[in-house]
Amino acid sequence: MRLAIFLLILCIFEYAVAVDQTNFKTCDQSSFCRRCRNVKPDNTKFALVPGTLNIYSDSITADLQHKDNKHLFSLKLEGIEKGDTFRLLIDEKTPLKPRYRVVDSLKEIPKPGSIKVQEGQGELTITSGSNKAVVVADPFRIDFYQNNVLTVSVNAKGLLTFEHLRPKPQELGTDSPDANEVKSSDEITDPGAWEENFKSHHDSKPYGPEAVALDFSFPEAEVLFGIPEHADSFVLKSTSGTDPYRLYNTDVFEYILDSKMALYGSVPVLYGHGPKRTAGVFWQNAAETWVDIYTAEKNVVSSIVNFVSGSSKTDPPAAHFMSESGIIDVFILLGPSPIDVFKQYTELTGSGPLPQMFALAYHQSRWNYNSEDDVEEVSAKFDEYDIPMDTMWLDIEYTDGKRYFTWDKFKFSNPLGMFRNLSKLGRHMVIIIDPHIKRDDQYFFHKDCTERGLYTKTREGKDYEGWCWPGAASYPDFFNPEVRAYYASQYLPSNFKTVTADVMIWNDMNEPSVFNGPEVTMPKDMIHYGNWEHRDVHNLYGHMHVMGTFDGLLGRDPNQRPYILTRSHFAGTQRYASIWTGDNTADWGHLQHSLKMCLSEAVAGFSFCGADVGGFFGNPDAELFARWYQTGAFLPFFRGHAHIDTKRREPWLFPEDTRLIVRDAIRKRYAFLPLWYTMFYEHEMTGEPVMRPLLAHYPQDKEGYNIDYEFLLQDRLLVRPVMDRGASKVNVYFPSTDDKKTGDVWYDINTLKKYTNAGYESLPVDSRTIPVFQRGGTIIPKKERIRRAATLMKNDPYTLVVCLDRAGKAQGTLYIDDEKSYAYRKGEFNYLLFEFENGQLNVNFKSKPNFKTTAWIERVVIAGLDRTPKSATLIVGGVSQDLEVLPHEEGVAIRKPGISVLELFTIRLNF
Ligand code: MIG
Repeated sequence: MRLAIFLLILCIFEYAVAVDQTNFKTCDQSSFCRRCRNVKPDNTKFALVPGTLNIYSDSITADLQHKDNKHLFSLKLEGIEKGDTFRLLIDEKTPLKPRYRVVDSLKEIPKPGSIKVQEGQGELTITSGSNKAVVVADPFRIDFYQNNVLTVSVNAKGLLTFEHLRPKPQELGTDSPDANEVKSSDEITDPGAWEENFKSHHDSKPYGPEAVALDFSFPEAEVLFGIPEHADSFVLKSTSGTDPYRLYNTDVFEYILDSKMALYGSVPVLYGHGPKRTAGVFWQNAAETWVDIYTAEKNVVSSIVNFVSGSSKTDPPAAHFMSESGIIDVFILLGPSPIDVFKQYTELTGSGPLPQMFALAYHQSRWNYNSEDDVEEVSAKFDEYDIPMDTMWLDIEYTDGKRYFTWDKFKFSNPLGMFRNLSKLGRHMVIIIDPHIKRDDQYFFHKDCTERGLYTKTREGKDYEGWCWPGAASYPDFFNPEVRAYYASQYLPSNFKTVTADVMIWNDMNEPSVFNGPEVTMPKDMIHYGNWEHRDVHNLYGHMHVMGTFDGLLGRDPNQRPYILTRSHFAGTQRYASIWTGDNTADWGHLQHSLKMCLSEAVAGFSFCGADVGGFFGNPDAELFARWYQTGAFLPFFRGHAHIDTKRREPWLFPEDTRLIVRDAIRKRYAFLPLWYTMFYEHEMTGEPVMRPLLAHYPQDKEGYNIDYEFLLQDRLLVRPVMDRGASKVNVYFPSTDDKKTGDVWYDINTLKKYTNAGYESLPVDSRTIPVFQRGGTIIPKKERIRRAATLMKNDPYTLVVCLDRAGKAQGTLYIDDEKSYAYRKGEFNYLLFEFENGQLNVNFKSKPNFKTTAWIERVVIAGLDRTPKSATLIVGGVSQDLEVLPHEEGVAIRKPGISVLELFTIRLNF
């Protein structure tokens, strides 16, 4: 026990000391980044080789050559059948050894569609549907047109780099005086090309330089966004004079804001947006990647530069992707609308599946709930104070010495009993399982991995050993299907006997985090399945881990939707897990960034995103705590969480007024759960994000581009949380639908007060206000009888809130199923479309209602009528019945329609 405490202290100490900003590389400290960044623009060395073109029904291939060193590359261009998308692949024609190609990111291999090819003078036009790609042979570039408008150019800046694999040069001679003269154009002289040191770490780089890089210009764009995860603004900033944005999954201790530093996840999709068009590129590469951003800075310096140089027009916004190894495999997404391009991306990498209802409700976590009694007490207090809560979380201290799949028998002697008690209350539990495995000969998991060779290996073929929570630890090689199968089998009831099939999983530390590794992760020259270096696959490690967990949860109960939270993620991880923004801090800046960060994730496929409510490090004061709950209640993933060293902060530990504000915020979340659930169903079906930036629906509104303190939920709600200390008013921005500054009509969700002007509106707020507005033209389903857990509200009646647009119309959907199983995939669901027009509300089924429920509609609220109705008539199956209409806030409420959600009906207002 003493030893354990000692080790823990040592560990925390090591961790806290090991990680600060200087422990992460700058571009200048990374050889490949330096090399790629040093390529001079407008002088590309690459050209297509005449006579090598092959035309197929769905693709073309050709040889590409480096003009100086004559090395040959093979290029392939496909028009993807679905979505306005092209795929460009460039690899070495005959590499010394194969180069890594990512396969696990895409949901399936995208089918190429048929193309038409026209050969011209030194160029080639490839038509795919209404799009075309014009390939210019020399200097090599490709221009992509959507409907005849140039939307994306590849290599327009001429920054293409492809370092071919080569034998290691003789160490001899490179330092000799006339070395420079004998160096051919093929030599790479950067001192870090063949081995590299960072701090005390050595990277052996046995394969030498093998970087790939390419630039993409967006002629129609004014802003670029995407490439999460960074604690920065939604719109990407110019990297001129700074480091590029970095994508390298890392566990950064106390990460800083407004920074281009890498964080836990990497999603290499980037979008260019302007008033007329949105386009994107998905750079499918899992190696360390840096991205330079070229945008005209709206600052004094650039205006002066433009003035002096006499240039009025600057180059279009562009991005330069630079990866350490792998191949060039890039999808060009041509839009043209923001929603189109988001869907083109999820068409490739998949959308997040509909979660169980409980996962969309409120989660209560901290590092740590310390015993079964602690858990029970916290759960009971939520009831005592009448605050809804669905899920309690256990962090690493529940384990027996950080041996995952085991329990600390003193603190948790009867986990099954604990789960049973929570289940009786309608609650769930999520427990943490990390990928680092304690090197303990008595630990079954370690024994199995050692005996069966399941760990990631060193260059010498030994099991790689690092240092993490358990002390000495090794890391399963999740790239090996056998490892994933072994891992998944650990979740089977026959193996993991101390959990029930309702217990869900939190995968943390899967960047992977290695306390004593270079940049707190695994050395790049470690070896994975298939003999790939960690360098090639680093950003995918967490993704492969989560795939194993997902299989495990499905294996133990094939009919229950798994719920997983992961910290590390890559393109496509959204098919398996939700994410959060890691170890933030209890301050106002981090509250503001939770929103910006989740917006960037949402357009990169991760709609199910949240941040630690209250802030992980530090102790939030009452005001910050309350504002964080109000914000979190409208973000997709809603969980309170805190560091082990923080003060306990369950809502009742704050003064009564704060507790009531928090209660109110959580209850609001529960009231909107039918909407959340419907939105996530629609997300799975369409791939459209749930949480959206203003530009998603107001593409022409340039003022909205840079507003990332406000967001949309679908096109139904506009959320502008209070995220500043002492605020007595907020400046809400109502976006405009065109450049004439007209906008939609918006209704305050509490008062139903109507706002009809586009532009900024300063609104007074008090400590209870969460500024949220429903768009006129929408109908939102709610439930207003709030219970202790969402799982208990399943059969409760619905309220419909109808907010009318200027034409007096509105529509909206409601999705209903068993909230837990996969029966909905076999059609057991109800999907309703409500439409209001000419004073009449109608319902239609979007498909035959197949899910039996006793739920009904208890109230219809209507806002935005220009006359007050005297009464209403309900018509069901030809039978009419009068209903009472009462004033309700700034609208009216039709009381007790009492209609089953399985019946077709009409409600007519009588004026
Ligand atoms: O090194 O499991 O981001 O949420 O509480 C810290 C303990 C490890 C980091 C996670 C955090 C979690 C903590 N973990």
